[in-house]
Amino acid sequence: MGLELYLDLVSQPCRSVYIFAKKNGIPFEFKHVLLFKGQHKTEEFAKVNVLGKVPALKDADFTLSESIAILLYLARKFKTPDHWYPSDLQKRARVDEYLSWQHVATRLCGTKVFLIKALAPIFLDEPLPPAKLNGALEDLNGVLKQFEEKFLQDRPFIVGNEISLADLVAIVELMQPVAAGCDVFEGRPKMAAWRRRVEEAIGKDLFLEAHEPILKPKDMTTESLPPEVKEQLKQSLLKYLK
Ligand SMILES: N[C@@H](CCC(=O)N[C@@H](CS)C(=O)NCC(=O)O)C(=O)O
Repeated sequence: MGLELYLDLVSQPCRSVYIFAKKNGIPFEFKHVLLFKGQHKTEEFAKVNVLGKVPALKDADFTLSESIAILLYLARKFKTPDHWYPSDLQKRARVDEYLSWQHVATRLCGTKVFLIKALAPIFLDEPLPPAKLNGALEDLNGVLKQFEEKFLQDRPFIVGNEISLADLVAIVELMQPVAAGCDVFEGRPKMAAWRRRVEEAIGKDLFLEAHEPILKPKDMTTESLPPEVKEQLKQSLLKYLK
């Protein structure tokens, strides 16, 4: 059995894994786990990832969760070009620095804006108080400032002149609020120019293909969800938005 990747491209960590695998010609079977159908909560999927989250990887009898671990596994196993995860000690440390920081920064704040603007209206019966969105936007703006000043500075990419895993993980994350109608690149010319470079380095077609499910959502509805799955997803959303 070959490599299987369990993904739903509405999820930003899934997009980083998908783009990385496709861009590097890594052969894999795309296993679609539809979050909006609650397929990540099934017993079958628990055999691949007991945490019930995507992305997940299965390589023969080896299973792995967590997008960063998956990206590094693929980079090492398939010996992808050096610029993705440079062998140079300090360049690699810069990639590691961003990958460590983003969990509680771009990831956390971008996701929150997306959940409040795009998912809360679908799952919740009552609108959230406006202060929730304002607080989330304020946090996101603070993080974007840090991203520009510390991680991007005046460089073409986070680690100099070539794209790395840090840029890939950053772009998919920042597209999440964009998809929810909050264009984080507007009024930020340095970041907008970086986005164009990253899109070009990935390839415009692949970038668009990976982002289509979030930019032109078709499956983001709870209509076909069994009530108990809808309730389960609603509860995880509420927990996240506390
Ligand atoms: N830290 C994990 C996060 C995985 C994650 O939270 N995935 C979300 C989609 S973006 C998910 O599967 N959520 C379903 C749930 O929590 O019920 C990673 O980077 O892979």
